[in-house]
Amino acid sequence: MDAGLSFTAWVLRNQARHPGARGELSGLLLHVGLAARAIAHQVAVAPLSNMHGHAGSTNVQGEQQQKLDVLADQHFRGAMAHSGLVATLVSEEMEEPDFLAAGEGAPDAEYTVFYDPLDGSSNIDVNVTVGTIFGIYRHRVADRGRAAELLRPGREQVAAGYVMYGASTTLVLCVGDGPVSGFTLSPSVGEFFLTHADMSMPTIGKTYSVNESRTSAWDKRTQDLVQAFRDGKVPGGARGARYVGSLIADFHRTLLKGGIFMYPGERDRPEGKLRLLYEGAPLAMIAERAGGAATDGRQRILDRQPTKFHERCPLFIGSKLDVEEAMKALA
Ligand code: AHM
Ligand code: MG
Repeated sequence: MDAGLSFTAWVLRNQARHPGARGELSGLLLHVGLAARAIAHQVAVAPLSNMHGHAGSTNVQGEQQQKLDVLADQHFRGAMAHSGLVATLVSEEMEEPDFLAAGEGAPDAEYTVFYDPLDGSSNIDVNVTVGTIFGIYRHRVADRGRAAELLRPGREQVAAGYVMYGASTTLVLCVGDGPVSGFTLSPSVGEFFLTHADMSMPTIGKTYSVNESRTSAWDKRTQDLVQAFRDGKVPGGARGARYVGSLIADFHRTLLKGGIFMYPGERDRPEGKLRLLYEGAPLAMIAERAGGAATDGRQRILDRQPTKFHERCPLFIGSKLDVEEAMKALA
């Protein structure tokens, strides 16, 4: 079988395009791939290894942790720490940033990684697609340990991506100002291979994706916006509804086929549900690089200055023209 270009070869080629690169980001990306393979295996065998169900703990947001949330967090953190290239980690499952001790992070490590180890974990027990989301930033070594310095807008990400544990395991990534690339895991070979080069999002879609059971919690403008997509009072005409309830599954469909995913703010929860730094910002970088767009209804997601690590934000993301409709409706 010739599965094509391996992820390892792709990372090395990408590095060769940047003369002077020291290979550190490449090393970090290879460790992301390692974590992805370990988590993919754990997700696939969870019913056999008694890893479905609640862990009996709650995370910083007060949400019940699943056993696989905890395990995925350990795998991702372990891979990042062993890379020796990461100074700081911030995860959905951690209360405070994890400043890696000397001996774990290399003393001059410059990278901070924000990640959600297993997004959509309430879907795990019913075998629905879940995902890992990550955004990578470079920081000055002088700022090591200074939490406030880590709060940077998403446009400063040097790489971002996600891993989707579905019928197959897919890694979608963009690095620097490069294109969006998608890789599929070959379970028999144990390596990702490039299957989706230079991904681009259609400028308009046929579907809208939102949890419509929340309609009564939205303000009038949001209700009208969703209704306009449903009734076809937008360019492109009437849309079908698609909502998995697992962000990576809904986003990946939107990336490939176009359309819009929305998690709006609500009257009692104006900031919505999704987190800026390890959900909104990485997906916004992917969406924009693929020709799409992402807004919180007021501003570009990538321009939002975070004020806290677990900040939430409304998210409207997808095809450029569809997101423009959302911006017009909510302005
Ligand atoms: P999680 O980070 O606790 O898994 O929650 C995030 C998930 C997303 O995957 C999904 O888009 C959203 O929550 C669904 O929320 P709702 O059930 O309110 O529609
Ligand atoms: Mg999440």
